[in-house]
Amino acid sequence: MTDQFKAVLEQSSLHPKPAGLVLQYGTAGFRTNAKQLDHIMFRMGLLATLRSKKTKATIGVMVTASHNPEEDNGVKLVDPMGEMLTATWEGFATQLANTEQEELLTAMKDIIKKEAINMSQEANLFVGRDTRSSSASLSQAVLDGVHALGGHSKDYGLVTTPQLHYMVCCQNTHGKYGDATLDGYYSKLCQAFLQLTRNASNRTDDQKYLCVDGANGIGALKVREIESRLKKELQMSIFNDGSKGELNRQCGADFVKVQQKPPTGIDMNSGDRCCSFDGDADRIVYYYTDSQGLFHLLDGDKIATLISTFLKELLIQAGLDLKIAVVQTAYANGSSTHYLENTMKVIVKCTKTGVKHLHHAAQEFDVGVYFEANGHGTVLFSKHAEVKIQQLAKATSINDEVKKAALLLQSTINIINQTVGDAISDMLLIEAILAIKGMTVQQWDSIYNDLPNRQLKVKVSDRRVIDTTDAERRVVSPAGLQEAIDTLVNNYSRARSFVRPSGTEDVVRVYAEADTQENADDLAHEVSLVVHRLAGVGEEPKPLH
Ligand code: NG1
Ligand code: ZN
Repeated sequence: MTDQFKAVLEQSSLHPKPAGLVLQYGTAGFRTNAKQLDHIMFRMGLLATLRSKKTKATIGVMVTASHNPEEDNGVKLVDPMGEMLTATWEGFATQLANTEQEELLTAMKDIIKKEAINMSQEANLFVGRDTRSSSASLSQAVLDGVHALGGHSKDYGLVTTPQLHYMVCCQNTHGKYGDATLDGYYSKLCQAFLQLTRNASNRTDDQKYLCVDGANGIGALKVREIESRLKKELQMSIFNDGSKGELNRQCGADFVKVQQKPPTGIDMNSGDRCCSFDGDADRIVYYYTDSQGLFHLLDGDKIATLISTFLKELLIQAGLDLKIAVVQTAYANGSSTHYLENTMKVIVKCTKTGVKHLHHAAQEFDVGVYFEANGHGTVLFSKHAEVKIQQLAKATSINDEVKKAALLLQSTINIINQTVGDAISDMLLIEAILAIKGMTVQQWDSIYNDLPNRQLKVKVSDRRVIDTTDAERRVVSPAGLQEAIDTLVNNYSRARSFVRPSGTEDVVRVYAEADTQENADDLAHEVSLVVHRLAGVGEEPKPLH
């Protein structure tokens, strides 16, 4: 046995797998109660090292469970260009995670053989973690896995998920994307923000004011680090900064989106522009309350609309013939899709839930804006689009309007984290767009009216009993479920509903929208009952009213 394998064997006994435990690399990596994850982290350290040898590039490992409760944790791997781990390797991750202790070396050698990995190739890994109390020891377990296989590691410590993706991309593009340091990240984004807001110099302090809910997580710590760099062009009050409250409890983007109400721990006045990050700062939603105290949510769909409108107008002004599209999932509000297709006249694509699906679909366009309704999203520019924009921004014989549009597009490219959805980068872009357009949060909200909607979950014994098609908008099995949903939907006006198994929790998610909130709630409840009768466990879901 080689020394490498000996070290793996020795080290793995310090991170033993509980016999019989089976976990899946899901929509966003492994995610479950932190107590079950030590062996997973060690093994993902091994796998990431193999991936680095295979790709001859730096690979990222992020320890986080995003919007899940504090007691959970998780791990996701980041591929060379900052994208999510490729699908075949998700399969390897699941295999390696579930192999019993004594078979670990065999399982690892199997991957080495299948992928023809040269074990003498150097490996380089970037590791980051969120603020959960379990994250420090779990990221140490990742590092143990890396070192057992002789990989080199750089531990970034506390970083947001998108910051780690950014570092990996910078490293593998040899600095072309930016410097692989926190200072490099902040400088790139903040400089672009200041360039953009130069075009909006008459704003009052009121217009520059933003309330930020940091979900008591890593995003709060990191957004604080940019405050002074923004030269008062953005004046933030940061709430839920982790100094007292618990991570994601009654706060953060997921809470606000699903509950459709403001987080606790935030001091907001009517009309104030507010936003919430999730626990690892890769999602953001905006909101405000009006003078009647009514809550208004501006979710990922509203964000995609604002950004795509801004970009489409700039492309027209710049005279650039580039193909722009918006990518959504089945959770996108019907009104947003209607507005984008019929008023904005942009191409809209619908993919399965999960960022990697949206990301891939967006890569097919010159400018691909993708957002999940929950606020995870970004914009991708093709190489061709970037070159065209750079050339135009440098050109001398063009009129002022074209020049201005080209420069704004150039700064927009720099402010965006193209590797993955990024709450801080998205926030700066949204703030810059509102500033340039002289738009209030109310004006942004009134671009279209959301259809009232409701998201519920039903506990099931095995979520895999539900199989879907058509970007998860229709059920194929169990037989009869889709027909039952269709019949219920037909009883309501402007209604739509679908169900799908969650990729991160042992539940089936139910979504419904209709002409009124009461109807959306009733429809969602009726569909939940059907799911419960077919596959549910425990008590029958209760009506919302
Ligand atoms: P699941 O549990 O598969 O619905 C949730 C989100 C996804 C995505 C992942 C990863 C909804 C309805 N689903 O997935 O969009 O963000 O978590 O975090 O919001
Ligand atoms: Zn997240």
